[in-house]
Amino acid sequence: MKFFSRLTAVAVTAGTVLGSAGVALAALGQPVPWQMDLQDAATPVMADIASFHNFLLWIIGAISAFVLVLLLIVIVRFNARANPNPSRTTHNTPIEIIWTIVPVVILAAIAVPSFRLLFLELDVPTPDLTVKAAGKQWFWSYSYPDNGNFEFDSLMVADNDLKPGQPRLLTVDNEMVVPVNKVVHVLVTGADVIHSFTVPSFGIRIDAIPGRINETWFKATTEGMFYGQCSELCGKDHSFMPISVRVVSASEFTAWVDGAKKKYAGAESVPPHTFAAASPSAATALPPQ
Ligand SMILES: [Cu+2]
Repeated sequence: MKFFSRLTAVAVTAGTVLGSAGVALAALGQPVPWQMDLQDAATPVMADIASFHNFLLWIIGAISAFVLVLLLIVIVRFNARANPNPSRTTHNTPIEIIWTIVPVVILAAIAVPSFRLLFLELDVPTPDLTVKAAGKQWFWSYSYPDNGNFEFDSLMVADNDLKPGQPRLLTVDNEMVVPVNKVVHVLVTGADVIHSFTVPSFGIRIDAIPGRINETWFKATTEGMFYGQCSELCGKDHSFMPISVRVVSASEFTAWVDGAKKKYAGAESVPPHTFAAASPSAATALPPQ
């Protein structure tokens, strides 16, 4: 009886978890509970990454299944009981040629789309606008050099201050805003230590290194909110410097730039190492040290 009540409890829990995952699946640009696959693509680059990933899964699956079948044949047909007098064969030229050639062909089949994808990611097309992202302990600063050169800081919103629908640990006070269907050139640097600018649904990840400017690009084809996180272990609040990108229409972007120019005019950038002082509310979100 006890067993059955436990079983029911497990089933109910699993149902609740799966049900909530189903609801959360509607969200684009952020992870969902029990997610098994990559986040949905919001850029052509991420779509290519996802299809390359699936292509590799088929190859990996086929190789694993092939090796498993060989192992099973060996276990069943060539164990000491079934095969008491083993063959003394040590060489077989045709088989050796095959097991050299076939992996080379597989690797070549992987290399061609892999290099094509790498060039797509690294070869920045003519940009429509440039955004500079600077990683700091522990927040991001964004500046728009070809849109008035204003700069602002983007700090995580504390759990208590979240509005309904805002994801925990991913929501920020000031999002990076970009227009839809435009090539955005992102210049990335670090102000203190190495951080990493990562937005999974855009398929971008690039290190933010002090004293050096790295570049990446994306062209978001869907409007909405897209979230990422610093992906280089950068200190105690590494988990609390999310990246939020809001993709809007061209006219909304122009309106936002006009507002931002005024809002952030002469705004003092928060100096590094002052996370708590800069945002008292954000400090309350941190777990006890
Ligand atoms: Cu960081």
